[in-house]
Amino acid sequence: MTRLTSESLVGINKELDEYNMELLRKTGCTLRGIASRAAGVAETEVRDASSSAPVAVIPITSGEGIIGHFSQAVQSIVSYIGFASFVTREHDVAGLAEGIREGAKIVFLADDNCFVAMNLSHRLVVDNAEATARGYVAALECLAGGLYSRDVLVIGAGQVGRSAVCTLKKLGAKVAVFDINQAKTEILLREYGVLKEENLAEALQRYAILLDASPAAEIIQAEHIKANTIIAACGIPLGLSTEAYSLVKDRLVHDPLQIGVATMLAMAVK
Ligand code: PYL
Repeated sequence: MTRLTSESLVGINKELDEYNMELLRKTGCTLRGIASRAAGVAETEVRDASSSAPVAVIPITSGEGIIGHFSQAVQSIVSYIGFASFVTREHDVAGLAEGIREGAKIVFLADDNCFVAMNLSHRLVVDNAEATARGYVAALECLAGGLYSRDVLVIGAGQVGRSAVCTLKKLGAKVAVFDINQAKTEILLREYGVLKEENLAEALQRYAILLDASPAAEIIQAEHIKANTIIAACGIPLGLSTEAYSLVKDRLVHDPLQIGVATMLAMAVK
């Protein structure tokens, strides 16, 4: 999992309206709409839950420590979806205690290896990797106008890629997977009956619906972009060359946290 940088998070809270309008223009869905679809709940359920589920975001200092603007970015996304939310003054255990004392029903916290939302009342734990996968598949489904029986190439068979494969198969998509580690794609082939692609450059000539869950930069080049190419790119950094991005930017969804956090929240309110 790529560690986010403070620079990639600093503007999120001020740009959420613009981000949401761009998402609506590209996919026909808002951030809350995509998150609700990904969580399998009605958007009204998410909206109705917002009034009774205050959210605390707790900074965690373990490992490589706090990422500047991370907790504030998570809190601003949660607030944008309509939930009362706050970043605790304290961090770690004291922060968790503070959040509960201040009445939080849902808490968000992340160390170097795990980012979760926990619904304390329902004893629900939602992982960012699964939520990100489900959220980006929902965004791809909106971009594509449906994924049933459509050929989809998933790039990256890590935690997010695996969860995306599972979600895509449930939607009836015809899923192919590429990963530089062939052993990872073999596991998905056995578990989900996916097609295994062994040469990414060659595969990119044949697929128009892409879900990029890899941490590799510049793997998608201009010659891979067709008039009907659509891309949901949850990998960090964005895996497109500058020229490829300019060709497909209106049919591409990518962000560092928004869809993942919004989907975590929608999944945690169930
Ligand atoms: C959750 C993000 C998505 C991509 N990479 C993951 C990452 O950067 N994880 C590390 C998060 C550390 C947060 C730090 C803090 O500020 O509380 N412990």
